[in-house]
Amino acid sequence: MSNPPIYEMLAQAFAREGVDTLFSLMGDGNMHWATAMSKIDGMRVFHVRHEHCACGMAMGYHSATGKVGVATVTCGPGVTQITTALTTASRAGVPLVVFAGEGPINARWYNQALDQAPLVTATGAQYVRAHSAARMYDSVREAFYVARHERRPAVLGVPYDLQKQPVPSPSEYVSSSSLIPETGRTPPNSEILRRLVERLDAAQRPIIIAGRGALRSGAQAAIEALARASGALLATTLPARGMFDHDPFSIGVAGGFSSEIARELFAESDLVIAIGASLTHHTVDGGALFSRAFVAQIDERPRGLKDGLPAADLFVRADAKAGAEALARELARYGTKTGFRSPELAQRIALAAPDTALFAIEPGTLDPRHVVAELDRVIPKDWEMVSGSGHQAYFQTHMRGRRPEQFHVMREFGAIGNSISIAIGVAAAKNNGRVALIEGDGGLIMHIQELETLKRHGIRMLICVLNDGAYGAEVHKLRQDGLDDSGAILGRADFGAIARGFGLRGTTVGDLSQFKSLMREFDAQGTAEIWNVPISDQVTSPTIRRLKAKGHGVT
Ligand SMILES: Cc1ncc(C[n+]2csc(CCOP(=O)(O)OP(=O)(O)O)c2C)c(N)n1
Ligand SMILES: [Mg+2]
Repeated sequence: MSNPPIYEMLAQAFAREGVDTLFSLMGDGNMHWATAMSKIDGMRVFHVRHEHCACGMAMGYHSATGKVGVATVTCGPGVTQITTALTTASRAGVPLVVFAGEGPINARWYNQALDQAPLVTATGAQYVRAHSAARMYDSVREAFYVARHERRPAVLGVPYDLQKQPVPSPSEYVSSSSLIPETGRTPPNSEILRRLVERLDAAQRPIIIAGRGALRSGAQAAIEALARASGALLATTLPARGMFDHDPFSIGVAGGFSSEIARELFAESDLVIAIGASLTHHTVDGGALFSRAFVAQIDERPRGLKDGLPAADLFVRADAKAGAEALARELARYGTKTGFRSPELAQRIALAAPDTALFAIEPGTLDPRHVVAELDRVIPKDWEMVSGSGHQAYFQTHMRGRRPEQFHVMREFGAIGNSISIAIGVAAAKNNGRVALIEGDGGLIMHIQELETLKRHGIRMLICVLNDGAYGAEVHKLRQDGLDDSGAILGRADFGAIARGFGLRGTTVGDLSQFKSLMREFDAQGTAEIWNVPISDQVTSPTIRRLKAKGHGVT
């Protein structure tokens, strides 16, 4: 009997990497492998309608599980379709492995032939060219190793004629996870730490910003203890949003999306300590958020220059938890401080609305700020929340009392249209129907075909469309610049009818009082549903309002 074909051996290797869920769109380049995958015990394969969305779903799956997300696309046009998703994943530090075919290596001519490597490499993903039958296992292992260790996508390119050849000599697959170096937590350098303790002891108005590094390191309790001892306020980056919502001295998200009161307090701060946060352009709002503060960073990988700006004044290389604990230990020798914390401030924080600007709301539409506040009341706090992009994204950032692990956002590359796929990936991973996507009309319609995937796979989730009938981000920016906005206003699509057309549930919500009963009805059944919410296009986010002062686009 001859050896099995290489595509089967490749599928076995993926299973040995712990893959249990695959998002797939088939073609010549991957259909043998994808079919072999579907035969593996316990493997769930989601067949989707656009390759971009297969990758988006794998990204959502990662966000919900922490595991490497896996998608498959065919060679040539399958690969050109995924460049936005790969770049999005790469910027967001998402480990993905994409099995892509490659044109047949022995063909004289092939219509879908494409030099895939430079295209993939330009997105920030790694291209692993698997052209050696004898080294196929090495190639799979390398792809997973890069994804896991470097937290970025890897695309495995295997010529499809090669996939069908018999395995030269069967062997045992060794998973990449056994090769990830186990180095333990990095402790801080004591001399550098001493400098930071002195700063913290002298600070009157310290604020700590925690990011994803803090989340991964399990540093929350250590950071809260440090904040209590030093009188610091607490904030997070956008992806770590919600970590301290239970704390009366938490001021929410740091950055362009900060609330009014957070901006005011950051402006007064004399010391900002970023822990497990890379101090991106967004987080420091282009340098405008805490221009008076001395800035220290505790991070495994401190960066002096980040996104074109000096990131901090003092750098402590350490794991977030180890760094926060060591800092608290040192500070204890100086005694507890009040810092920023007073009962009056706690009360102001508790009562503050994120944005108090007034706008005239057109009849038949709702204020997105009120819609989000109502959604925050009716959607249970333990649901997975997926956040879309565009102008409306500002409003939903201010939902409260939800854990960062249950908040799914990948906006680093600034592309719209990803969120329905991310939400489906999250829903596929959780498999409990407790997932809500809040998205703009433009972003949702960009990949509306995936409603068919939702229907076919029987996935239940809630989609709330903040429908301003426009590319709102463009509308508001064009208006700021005094230009004609009509090219960005395309009208309010009837997403209720669209959902029903796909065999799902859908309704238009004209009044805030409807949400409560709609939620009860949604809960009582098993199908995905769209709530189409016509919102005003007059309510401009503070982020956009500030652009005018800064000079649009040059931050
Ligand atoms: C792939 C892609 N195309 C275009 C843009 C430019 N863009 C940024 S926000 C936006 C509007 C999105 O509309 P919608 O989802 O309705 O959200 P809104 O801004 O109206 O709240 C557009 C077109 C982009 N960021 N990404
Ligand atoms: Mg819109």
